[in-house]
This record gives sequence, structure tokens and C-alpha cells, in this order.
Amino acid sequence: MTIENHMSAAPTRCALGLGSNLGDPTANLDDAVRRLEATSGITLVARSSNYRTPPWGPVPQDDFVNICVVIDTTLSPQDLLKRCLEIENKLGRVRDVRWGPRVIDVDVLIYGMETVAEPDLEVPHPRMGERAFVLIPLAEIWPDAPLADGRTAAAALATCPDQDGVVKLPES
Ligand code: PH2
Ligand code: MG
Ligand code: MG
Repeated sequence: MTIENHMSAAPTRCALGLGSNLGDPTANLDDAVRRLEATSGITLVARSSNYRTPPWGPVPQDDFVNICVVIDTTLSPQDLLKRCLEIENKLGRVRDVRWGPRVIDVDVLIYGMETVAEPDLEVPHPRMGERAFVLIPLAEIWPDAPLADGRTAAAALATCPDQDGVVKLPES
């Protein structure tokens, strides 16, 4: 074993949030998860149920299907972001309306205990603590996930508004 191999960094536990409201949302999510799993340097640890969620934000649009996944990765935060964007592009994501409809969105929510504050990447995700469409799937698979404000996902969910519209979909 080379020194490089011997010294290779331990993987970091991360959470990703995925959403879709164009085309066949559950098929798009499955496709994205398959591509994440097939990525060298990423191991899938857990995938949440699918949740139908009312659109959050200023743009009137169809309901989303949202999930979260937990992964272990040896990729850096920037390389993980790059891979997420690559998967979005492969699935045909077009970036037009901010907060508007999308074939697939893959967001880096949590990267270990690290804080990243870069123009293109903020981790932990700054708005996840108030969003039921993120916290409900995340708390299902990683209730102790550490948010930016020091709360866990489960604790944030306990005071999170807009939970009523989020519906767990049957397994397909
Ligand atoms: N993503 C948005 C805007 N609004 N609403 C729901 N329900 N789910 C999303 O994933 C979502 C949204 C922009 O990232
Ligand atoms: Mg995004
Ligand atoms: Mg998003």
C-alpha cells in the first residue's frame, strides 16, 4: 500500500436534498440517486421515502416530490457540488426561473460538521431549518443531522411550519 493510499482521508457523512416537479418526478429522483450511487468517492448510506410537497416560494407551480439522501464521501465539498450539478445537467435541468419548476435539483445540505461559505456553495444549507420539504425527509433518515444553528434536524422539525401539506408517498 502506498503512503498516499494509507493516508487517504476518511469519508465525510453528508446530506443531500433532491426535488423534482417536471416530467416524471419520482423517476427523475430514482435516476439521480442511481447516478450518485455510481459515483466513485460516494457511498449511499440512506434514502428517505418520497414526499409530495406543496411548492415553497414566490413561483406558482406544481407540487414537488422531495427526498433526502445520506452519503459518505471522499469528495471535497466543491467536487461534491460539481457532481450534483453534473447530474442535474445530465437529467436535462435548465436554469431559468429562480425557485421555478425543475426536472431535478440536487442540493448539498450538510457536509460533516464543516461550514462552507463560498459564492456558489453555502453549507450547512442556510434555509433548510425552516423548510418542511427538507426537514421531514431528512429527519426520517438522519434525525441528528447537524444544522447551521446548532439544532438537529429533528429539533428543527418540531417547530417547523407548513408540515401539513407534506405527504409521504407509498413505496413504488
Ligand atoms: N425547491 C425550490 C423552490 N421551492 N418547493 C418544494 N416543495 N420543494 C423544493 O424542492 C423546492 C420548492 C428551489 O430550490
Ligand atoms: Mg439547487
Ligand atoms: Mg433547492
